[in-house]
Amino acid sequence: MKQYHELMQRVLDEGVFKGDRTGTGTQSVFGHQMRFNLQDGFPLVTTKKVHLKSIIHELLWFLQGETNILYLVQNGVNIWNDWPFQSYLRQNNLEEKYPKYSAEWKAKMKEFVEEVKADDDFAKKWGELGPVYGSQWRNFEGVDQISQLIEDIKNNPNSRRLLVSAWNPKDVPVMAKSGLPPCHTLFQFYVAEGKLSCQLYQRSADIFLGVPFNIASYALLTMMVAQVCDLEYGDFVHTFGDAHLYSNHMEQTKEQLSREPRALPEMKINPEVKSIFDFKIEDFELVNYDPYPAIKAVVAV
Ligand code: UFP
Repeated sequence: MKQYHELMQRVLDEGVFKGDRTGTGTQSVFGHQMRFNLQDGFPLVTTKKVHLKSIIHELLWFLQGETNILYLVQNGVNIWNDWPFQSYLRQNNLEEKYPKYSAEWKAKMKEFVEEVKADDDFAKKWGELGPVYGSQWRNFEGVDQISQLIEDIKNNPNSRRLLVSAWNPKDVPVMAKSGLPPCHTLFQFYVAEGKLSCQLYQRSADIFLGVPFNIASYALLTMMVAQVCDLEYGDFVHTFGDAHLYSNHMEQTKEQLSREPRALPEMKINPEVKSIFDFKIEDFELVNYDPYPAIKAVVAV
């Protein structure tokens, strides 16, 4: 994963200082590209431990077109809970009683998640995220972009129109209210010499916390699409708009850069699965992952 280290180093060397929405401050570059040959192994960062299971669940959840946190919390994945919980507090006039990230807030959040798991009506009412990735992928103004994509790759692999867009300008204001407008805005596939490649355009990237997950997620998606289209693995190309290191991630970044990358792990995918919508968590096995210990850092919100 020298590509990832090069990105961190480039931002430290050349990045400009810039304010941001969260008030944290960042050092950033505009425009960067990394390339991973998926035949060289699975591009999961080795210089700190990255927890993959949540990312696989999230990807399966996107592919099902789901936008309710129910499936995620049932599987112990809590990465999307902040937004629906905060809107639950707001709509019940509880925001003052439970200040964000206080101990009471955390306890109330636990209760909220338990309620989502236990009560379907509650989940329907409060667990809904609105038109986030799953909705745009499977139902962009009525278009199932993923089904269309798979058909197009199979029937017209030379096409230069193999795209999926999560950026729906009409929905951006709605998404901004309930959480984040999509960071992974657009991806395109390319077939040549029997191999499938994918390029992602990520408009905004938290290099220390977000990017290791983003690489793994899209690398895995590329491998899954390749399998169901009977293609070999090509490259995952990761293109960035605003690629930034938050000012409170600098020490962690330097610590990570002092570590020498190790050999990449391998991702084994159950070869029996033939439809992109049929994958289950048990169909994935990560082998030979030997990372350095995790490095803690706080998320800018
Ligand atoms: N971010 C990522 N990857 C993601 C994700 C968010 O890096 O998958 F969902 C980061 C980028 C940025 C922040 O630091 O979250 C989003 O803020 P903004 O919408 O202001 O760009």
